[in-house]
Order: sequence, then C-alpha cells, then structure tokens
Amino acid sequence: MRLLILFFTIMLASCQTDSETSRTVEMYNGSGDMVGTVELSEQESGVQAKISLEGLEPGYHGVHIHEFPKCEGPDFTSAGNHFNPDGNEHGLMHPEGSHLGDMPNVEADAGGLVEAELMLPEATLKDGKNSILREEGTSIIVHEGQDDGVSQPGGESGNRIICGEIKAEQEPETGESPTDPTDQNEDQEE
Ligand SMILES: [Cu+2]
Ligand SMILES: [Zn+2]
Repeated sequence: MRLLILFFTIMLASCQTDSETSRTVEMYNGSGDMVGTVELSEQESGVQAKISLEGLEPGYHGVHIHEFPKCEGPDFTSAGNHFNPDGNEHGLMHPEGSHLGDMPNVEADAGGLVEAELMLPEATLKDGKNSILREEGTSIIVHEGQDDGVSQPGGESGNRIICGEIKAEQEPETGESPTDPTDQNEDQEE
C-alpha cells in the first residue's frame, strides 16, 4: 500500500507541474548557520513536516508556522505571529484553539538532535486560505523553550532560535535571472 501511495505521489508530482506537493525548507539559527531541514509534503490528512535539526539544547522546544517568510536573525521577529487564518486562540490544548500553524513540541536528545514527523492537519501547499504558500509564503520557527499549549499568544515558548523561510516562489537555483525590482516594493506594506 505504501509503495502504491508513493507511486501515485510521484505520478502526481510529475503531472502537476503547476502545483507543488513537497518542499524542503532550510533552517538557520540566529548566527546564520544552517542547522537542518524541514521537509514539507502534501498528504490526504494535511501537510506533514519532517524535522531534522542539530545543535539544540536537550529537551522540548515549541515549533510553529509563522505568518511571514522572513527570517532575519538573531531574534526572527520579522517572521511575525503564528499563522492563523481562522482567527483562533493559540494552543493545541486551548478550547478555542488552535492556530493553523501550531504543532506539538519537538524533543532534542542529549546530543541536541531533533528527528520528528509532525502534522499540520488543516494546512495545504495548494491554493487557498489555509495554504502555507499563500501570498508571499510563511516560515517555520523553533523556540528556545517548550510551548505549554494554552498561553497567549505563543505558549510561552521563549525566544525564537531557529527559522526557515517557506517562500511562495522558490528562488531560481542558478541565480541567473535578474532580480525583479518590483519585488522590493511589495515588501513595504505593513
Ligand atoms: Cu513560534
Ligand atoms: Zn499559535
């Protein structure tokens, strides 16, 4: 069954060139070092996030999708609030929650490594209000501390320590195409 699903996933990926079904996000710490990746993939039950990170303090860390695809260190406030298209309260354990971008905590082992597979059950990589690629995109942030699942607005998970941009449009790998000067103007709205 798994092979069959894999087969169809590959088929879909090769047929639908216009809609993305997976994405690898590079994750950076506050000093600008790449410390791992998050692989996003569209599934029937939402978007899966496969998280591989190194160099964390052992223990639990909050991780969320934030609303802007901007990771400016060292504090990453540029990423904005949690991705929350439905105007809910924060927290997977909140009765009026949760933000679409809320996820369970990840645990770093004694060596500071994180290997986790999380789900964003309401999210999609396709078009629409729940798309984490909508408008300019979003970002993934890992926090210094644990998300308590109920406190507003962010579960008291502390500083933002790792960030990865999920840009709606991937930058060309060759770097050959010149930058569109109108791009920068769109960034100004606040
Ligand atoms: Cu966060
Ligand atoms: Zn939240």
